[in-house]
Amino acid sequence: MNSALLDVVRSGLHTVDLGRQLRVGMPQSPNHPQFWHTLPRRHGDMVRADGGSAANDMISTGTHVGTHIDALAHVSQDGKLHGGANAGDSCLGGKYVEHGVHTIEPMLKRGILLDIPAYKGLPDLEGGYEITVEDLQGCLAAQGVAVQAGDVVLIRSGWGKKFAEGSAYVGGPSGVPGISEAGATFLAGLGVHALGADTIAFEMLPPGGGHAQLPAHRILLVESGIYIIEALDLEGLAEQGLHEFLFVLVPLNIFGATGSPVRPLAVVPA
Ligand code: UVW
Repeated sequence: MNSALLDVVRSGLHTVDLGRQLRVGMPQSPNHPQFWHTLPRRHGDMVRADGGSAANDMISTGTHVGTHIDALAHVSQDGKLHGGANAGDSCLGGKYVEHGVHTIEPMLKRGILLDIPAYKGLPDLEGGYEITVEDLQGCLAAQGVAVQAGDVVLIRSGWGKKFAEGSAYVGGPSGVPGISEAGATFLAGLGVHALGADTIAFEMLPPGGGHAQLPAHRILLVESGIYIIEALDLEGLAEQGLHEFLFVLVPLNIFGATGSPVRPLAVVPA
């Protein structure tokens, strides 16, 4: 088959993995059930007559753990989901029939990285720093890119470097950098399809404030119908100076779930 798309594939693609490896004990939001992985059957537990044996796994996990996407059903405000759907009525038999993660189409979108520390000439942003609208506009201008409707915008704070440190990544006393109400309103106004960040809760967490207030979640998920992607690994993109790419993300098709672990990719011609 001949097509422009396959011609690009044949000429070679460079892929950057934006997902975190799922490991027992990795840092995660205190709001969600922990990730567990175990081997119910190891080699040797059952050996066939011909000497062969098979090992297998069992995982148990919250859906908002590791790199993951928030479906619109994840957050309600005053009993309402996005579009005014009644949060109680949308949950039938324990499944969010409306706005569950099964309603998110696989994403093949233009992706944009906003590398905020690089723009500000900093190694990374401090805990509790609110990325302002001026930061977002200045970064876009410095990178020479304009957001178009339907894009996926990924915001790098540099906080992702702490992922391997565990609790430091979660924030707690230090807080976590990110956008808040004003940044979310600005980006929603540009008509983005989804927003992501290299932090645990996507938005700014004040020092000591934990996950008590998440105004950007309300603006994006409830008021604007914009998906949120959290705990991305954006270090590779930043190191390679890749600010514009094909963004690929496929959530697990879990009927009625409020989110899904994901392994997103950024793809550019080799
Ligand atoms: C919340 O607790 C709001 O979950 P998440 O960090 O997945 O948005």
